[in-house]
Amino acid sequence: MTEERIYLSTDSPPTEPAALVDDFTPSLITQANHHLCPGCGEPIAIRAAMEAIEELELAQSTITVFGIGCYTAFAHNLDVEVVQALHGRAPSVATGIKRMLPEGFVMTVQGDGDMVNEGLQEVLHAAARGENITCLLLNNGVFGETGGQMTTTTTLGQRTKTSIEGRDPHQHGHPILLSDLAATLDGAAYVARCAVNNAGNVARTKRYITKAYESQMAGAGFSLVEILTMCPTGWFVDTLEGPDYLQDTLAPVHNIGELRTP
Ligand SMILES: Cc1ncc(C[n+]2csc(CCOP(=O)(O)OP(=O)(O)O)c2C)c(N)n1
Ligand code: SF4
Ligand SMILES: [Mg+2]
Repeated sequence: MTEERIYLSTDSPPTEPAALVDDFTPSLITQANHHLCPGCGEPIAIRAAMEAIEELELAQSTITVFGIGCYTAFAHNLDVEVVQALHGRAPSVATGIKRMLPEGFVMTVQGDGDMVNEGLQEVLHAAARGENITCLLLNNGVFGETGGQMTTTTTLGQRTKTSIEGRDPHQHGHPILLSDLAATLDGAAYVARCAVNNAGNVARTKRYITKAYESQMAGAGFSLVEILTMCPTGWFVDTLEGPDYLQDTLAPVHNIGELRTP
């Protein structure tokens, strides 16, 4: 007996809304709605961070310190404690919290503009001191929230709102590779860089984040996971081009992989 299958036409918009067959939202993300752009990589990174907290049963002890950028919108969508820091200062706020509550699980969520432009010394000093905190860097190579201006992680030749002809080393200097820098510091226990532009990299991102969390739980010292994220709006590319643009523009310079392990 041949099974009869029903195929829906894709020649025109559907006449009825799609049926929700299941909800895969992690339990620590409290709403499915957010205001970030279509094709943005930041929600994927935050999702991986929250899934790892849930799987390691850290939700009750987690305090997350947010920097300022598009990702800050998620501060209201998470079922963990959240503290808002001033631009770039999250590692110092996290240091204070961890020293007061050594049993707590303390992490930061920051962008490249926040961590590497405005707060470079905060994160490097926290790493050098070996603070037992975990920092997550969402690196899209632009100040996304303010309109796509160049940051210090922008790669050479990359077009941004403030480097229309592409980043020129003579005029704008060279990019800072934050994770490579942090990995040279002896207070750093775990440093890794990953991306969310394809399924394999998303799985790797979750694996690296889990290892960073485990290193904090073991009291090993500072941990950092840098996650390359798509920003089609700030890059001025079509939404669907974001993953390939990341692969061609950011990934060849900010190399993916583990840079320091305990
Ligand atoms: C001290 C200070 N300087 C500048 C700003 C303006 N500002 C808000 S968000 C933002 C960009 C943040 O960029 P990034 O951390 O890379 O996050 P993204 O938006 O790219 O995710 C800036 C410059 C601010 N809020 N505070
Ligand atoms: S501007 Fe970029 S980082 Fe911000 S929400 Fe849009 S795609 Fe994401
Ligand atoms: Mg950014």
